[in-house]
Amino acid sequence: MTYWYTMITKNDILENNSQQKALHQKRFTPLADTLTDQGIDVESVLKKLDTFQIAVPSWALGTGGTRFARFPEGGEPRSLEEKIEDVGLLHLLNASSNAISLHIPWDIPKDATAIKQLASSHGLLFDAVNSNTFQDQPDAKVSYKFGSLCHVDKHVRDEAVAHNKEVIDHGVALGSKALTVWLADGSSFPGQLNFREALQRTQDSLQQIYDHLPADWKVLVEYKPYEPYFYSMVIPDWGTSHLLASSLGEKALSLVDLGHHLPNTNIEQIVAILMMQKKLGGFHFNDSKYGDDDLTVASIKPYQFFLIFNELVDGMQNTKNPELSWMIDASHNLKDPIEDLIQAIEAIKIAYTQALIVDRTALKKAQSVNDVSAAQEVLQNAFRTDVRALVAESRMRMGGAYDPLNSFRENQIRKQLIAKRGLKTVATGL
Ligand code: RM4
Ligand code: MN
Ligand code: MN
Repeated sequence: MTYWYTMITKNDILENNSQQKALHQKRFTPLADTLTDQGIDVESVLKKLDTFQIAVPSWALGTGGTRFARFPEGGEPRSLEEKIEDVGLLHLLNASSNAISLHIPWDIPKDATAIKQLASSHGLLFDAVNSNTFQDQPDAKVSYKFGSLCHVDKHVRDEAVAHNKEVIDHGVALGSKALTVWLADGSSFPGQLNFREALQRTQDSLQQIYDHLPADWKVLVEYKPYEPYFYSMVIPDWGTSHLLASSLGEKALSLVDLGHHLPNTNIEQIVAILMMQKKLGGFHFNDSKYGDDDLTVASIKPYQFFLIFNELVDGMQNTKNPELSWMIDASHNLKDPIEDLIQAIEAIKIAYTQALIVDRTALKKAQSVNDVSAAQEVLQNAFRTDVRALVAESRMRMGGAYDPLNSFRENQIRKQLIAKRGLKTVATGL
């Protein structure tokens, strides 16, 4: 099959990688030697990295905006097919984003079989499907202005439940295995909502959606402390998400979106507790300074991000938590969306690698004798190790580019996209 980006083929990537070989070895060999001296099995770290995949949301391929303005750069995908092409390009460059997560109804596939084929021609799968009950659709008979699954009016709840069931059906046709539910439901003024009754109605509605899940599916329940409502949200925190997931059953799990916490919340502790309960289902990666800022992963708080990955790795090794679904959920309003996604995936892999090289035996030992300084040394030794050459080594082994961002720029991909799609295209999403 021929695509617009045949100007950057697998062969171009391999050729460029071989030109970078000497430079790469100069960086990689001393790093591998240092880690080996520290007792780390570099090969097994690389193997874990090789298979690590992060899903890309279909709504992150266009330029995001604020409620004030949007400044698109052009060449945005005009259709689901073009969104798949963009994720295919990312995957070609970094070998780590082999799945796309769709938001319905923004991305309803007209022909599921053809879309599935297109995705698989790029080596892509379908990650969790996302429902949308935070906007009214043009043909909607009811309004979500005062909530969806929690609404006081049964007609609105029924509509929202039916929508979620349809989203599951679309997902089944594409081979997806999970539904992510993020509810905008809440209130902006005291007295607007009866908290207890709103949560009860939400639980009942979610139960109907849960009962529609195929046997091998999961439902991931997201939480968020405020926005779009500013006084209360029906699922404001991990505790409420966990409570709902527990009452629904084994197929229901909590989803942590990094931007959905009040400032200074100890997210790594939330991760640890949910994994202990076998109830962490997945992740929405982004970074935030103040709220749901949807900034590039680890661009603001890289140490916190590392600490979160440290708990994830510990949990994956020492708990029975089910396999996690990894996904980016960011909005790019200043940077080229594809460049921002390249940076995000790199940041995730760096933090994962640093968490993998933590000396867990030494950490355990320090904790067992309350040696606080030693425990800090162990964590910071890993965090302060520049592991970028290790990430590059794994990426090249998997056929990806030595430096994906540079390849994207050198090959003038945005220029090609603008030439093909136009300057004024707008991708669906937020
Ligand atoms: C929300 C939340 C959801 C995402 C929407 C677009 O803030 O993070 O995961 O589906 O934004
Ligand atoms: Mn999210
Ligand atoms: Mn969000």
